[in-house]
Amino acid sequence: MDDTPDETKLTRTKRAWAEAGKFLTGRVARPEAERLPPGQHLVRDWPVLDLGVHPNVALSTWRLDVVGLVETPLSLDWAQFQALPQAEARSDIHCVTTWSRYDNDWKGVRVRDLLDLAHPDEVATHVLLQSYDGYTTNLPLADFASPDAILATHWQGKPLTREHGAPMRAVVPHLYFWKSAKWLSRIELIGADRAGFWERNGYHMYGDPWREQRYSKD
Ligand SMILES: Nc1nc2c(c(=O)[nH]1)N[C@H]1C(S)=C(S)[C@@H](COP(=O)(O)O)O[C@H]1N2
Ligand SMILES: [Mo]
Repeated sequence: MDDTPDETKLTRTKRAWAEAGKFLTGRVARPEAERLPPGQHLVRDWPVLDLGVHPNVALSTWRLDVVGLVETPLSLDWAQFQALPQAEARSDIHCVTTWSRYDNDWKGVRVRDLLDLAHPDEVATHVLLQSYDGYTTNLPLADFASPDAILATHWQGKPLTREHGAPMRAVVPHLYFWKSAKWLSRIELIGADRAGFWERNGYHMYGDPWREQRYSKD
């Protein structure tokens, strides 16, 4: 090809980045101006939102159960959970009450790494998450198993505080934050969608911030 520009340091570098997938986050690419979903505003601090009960979960009695449509049900204690591969993930938070917070650095266990251990049945389509405060929320299994969904124990390098869900919370960043159960205790794989707490109280069964799926009538 005689119209190919001369190879320069820049073209070599950029081609190497492309081959390595550098800067790819795994999220759907969007122009920077569209990083904030419709109807949201940006905050710098991290608000606390919940039903008002902040359970004090002792690590000595903490368990995480994975039950329902799985070949290998799990009931992990804290040491067993900590022994799973540790991962880091950076993501934006979008709360249905219209605040968003960029660049949250999470550390914990990737949801898919945990689910792999439980061997989900082929007929499992959704999950119902249950927490130590009695909270529940539902989402499709495929969304829960997305590559950037994490069972977080740390935020910005520090253990989660109690009000933010210590010792472990789910983080599913591509859905509104009410799907990200704090103080997570139980993951039930189910064969049909079943409404959790907010989903029974007027909120959307799926909750995509980019489609503004806030309420069940949307
Ligand atoms: N267990 C539990 N998880 C929960 C909630 C709750 O009340 N209980 N509230 C949800 C809602 S509505 C939001 S917006 C986020 C808030 O998380 P944060 O307090 O860490 O900002 O947690 C979600 N997870
Ligand atoms: Mo919320």
